[in-house]
Amino acid sequence: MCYHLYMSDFQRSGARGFSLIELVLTMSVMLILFSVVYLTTRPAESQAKARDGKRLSDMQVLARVVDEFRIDTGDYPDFMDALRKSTVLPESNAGPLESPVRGWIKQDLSRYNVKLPLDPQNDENYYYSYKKTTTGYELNAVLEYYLQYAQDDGGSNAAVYELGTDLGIM
Ligand SMILES: [Ca+2]
Repeated sequence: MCYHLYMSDFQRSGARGFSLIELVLTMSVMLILFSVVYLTTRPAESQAKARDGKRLSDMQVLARVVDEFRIDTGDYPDFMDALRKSTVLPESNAGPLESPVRGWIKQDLSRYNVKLPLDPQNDENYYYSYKKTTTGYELNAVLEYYLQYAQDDGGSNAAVYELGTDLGIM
C-alpha cells in the first residue's frame, strides 16, 4: 500500500523523481570513491598488522622451542656467539630455511616444532635473528606496524622486537 502511494507521488512529480536519481548517482559515486580510498589504504595497513601479528606470535614459538630445548639438554640451541638470520642457512645446513633439522638455526629442533618460523617477508629488511652467548639467548624481529612493542620490550634496541633471557646480546 505504502509502495503504491510512493510510486504515485513519484510519477506525479518529475522534479522529485529526478532528484532521487541524482541522490542515487551521488551515493554511487561516493561509494566508488570510498571503495577506491579503502582499497588503496586500508588493506596495506591491515596486511602490515597481520604480518606483525605473525611476527609476534612466531617470536613466542621460537622462544618456547629454545626454552624447551634448554630444559631437555641444559643448554640453548646452536653454537655460542653464532648470529643466525632467518634469511641465511648456516654453513653445511641443506635447508630449506624453515627446516627444523637443517634450517636457519643450526640444531635439530624437530622435537619442539614441525618447522622453524620465517618472517612473512623474510628479506633484507624483515627477518628473524637468534644468538646465544654465555649469558643467555636473544631473538629479534623487525616490526612494521606495532612499533611500540619494539620500544616497550625492555631490550637494548628500540627499533626491533626483542625476546629472550638476555636482551643485551644483540
Ligand atoms: Ca626493542
